[in-house]
Amino acid sequence: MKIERIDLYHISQPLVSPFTTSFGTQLQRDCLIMALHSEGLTGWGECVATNDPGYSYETVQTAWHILSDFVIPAVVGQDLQEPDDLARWFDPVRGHPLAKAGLEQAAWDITAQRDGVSLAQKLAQPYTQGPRARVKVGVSIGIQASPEKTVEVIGGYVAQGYGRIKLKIKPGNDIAIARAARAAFPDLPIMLDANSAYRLEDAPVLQQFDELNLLMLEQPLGYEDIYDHSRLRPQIQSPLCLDESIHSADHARYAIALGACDIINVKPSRVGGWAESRRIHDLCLKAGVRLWVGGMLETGIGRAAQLALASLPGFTLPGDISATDRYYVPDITAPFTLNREDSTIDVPAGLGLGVEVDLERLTAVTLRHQSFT
Ligand code: OSB
Ligand code: MG
Repeated sequence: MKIERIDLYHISQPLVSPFTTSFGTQLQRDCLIMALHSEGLTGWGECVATNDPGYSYETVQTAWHILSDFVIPAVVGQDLQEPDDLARWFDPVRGHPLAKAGLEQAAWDITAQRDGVSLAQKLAQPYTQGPRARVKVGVSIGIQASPEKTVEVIGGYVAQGYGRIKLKIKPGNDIAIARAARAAFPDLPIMLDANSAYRLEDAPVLQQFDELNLLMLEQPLGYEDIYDHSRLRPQIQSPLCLDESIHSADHARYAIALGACDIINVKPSRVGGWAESRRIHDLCLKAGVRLWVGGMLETGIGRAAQLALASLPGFTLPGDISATDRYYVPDITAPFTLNREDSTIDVPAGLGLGVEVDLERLTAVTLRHQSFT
């Protein structure tokens, strides 16, 4: 299918509640949305880069630059057969996985529509086991003003039906929060995410979590580190999960070889897309490393694609994929809701992403738009 036109939108939506991590606070969420047009079909993708380079070096501005000056010109006008084609066209551009993943998502959407299947079905084609119809999810809670406030916020989400809670931590805002949460919710699956705020020398601080029966400790050390995590792992009892450090299937292979983690949080954006995510899935399934799908405060477009990935057999832990009302009211798609009886969200069953984009709402939140032919 010839890619006739690509539309790029920089959008900005207010978050329902501020989101504070060890690298800063987000109140307003900007991201890039792209639409790939071919043969009367439209494939949608989301680039989850943020305003500041806190999580990744990429920002909405660098992603706009890389997409509009390099990636889109390499793709527009080409004959797309399968999403794997993009890797070849992206080859001259080093790095910038978040920018590339947005377009790759759109290619998965449009080719799944062409094939007459959902994205989950298309992703699950290599496996004997079909995609799950609903996936286990949790909620990621930013750093709050106090341990008491943290307990109150957890209580609100538990009342909504969330069965797994992730708490953000940073040095000085860690053990007291985690102890208060565990004391208030003795049986709740609780995990902590440090977003790279500690060093290997902080192992004694991280050992204090051993007694709390955590589901896991996510990315305590450097955002490019694998080796120090392999040295930390035998020193702590909490299962160790990597997020920021894993940029590719090769990185997953290095982490497995070094014994650097028990679990990997797969964010398709961070690893350059869904094809690479599936490679990581296959490697980890073989090596016994457990998996879940991470989030970047996606709109409904990105959320649909997260759910499709999480429906694959190896994603056995609850993902950071919450209901729409935890992020944006309204959103640019119809809302995703939580099945409160089992803390799941339904995987879209329609063609491709299976979501309809509200074009009026998209226009209303767009700061900048450009068409490429
Ligand atoms: O580290 O997982 C993270 C959001 C932005 C940047 C980094 C992270 C997160 C989250 C949010 O934890 C997960 C979600 O989308 O709900
Ligand atoms: Mg994380």
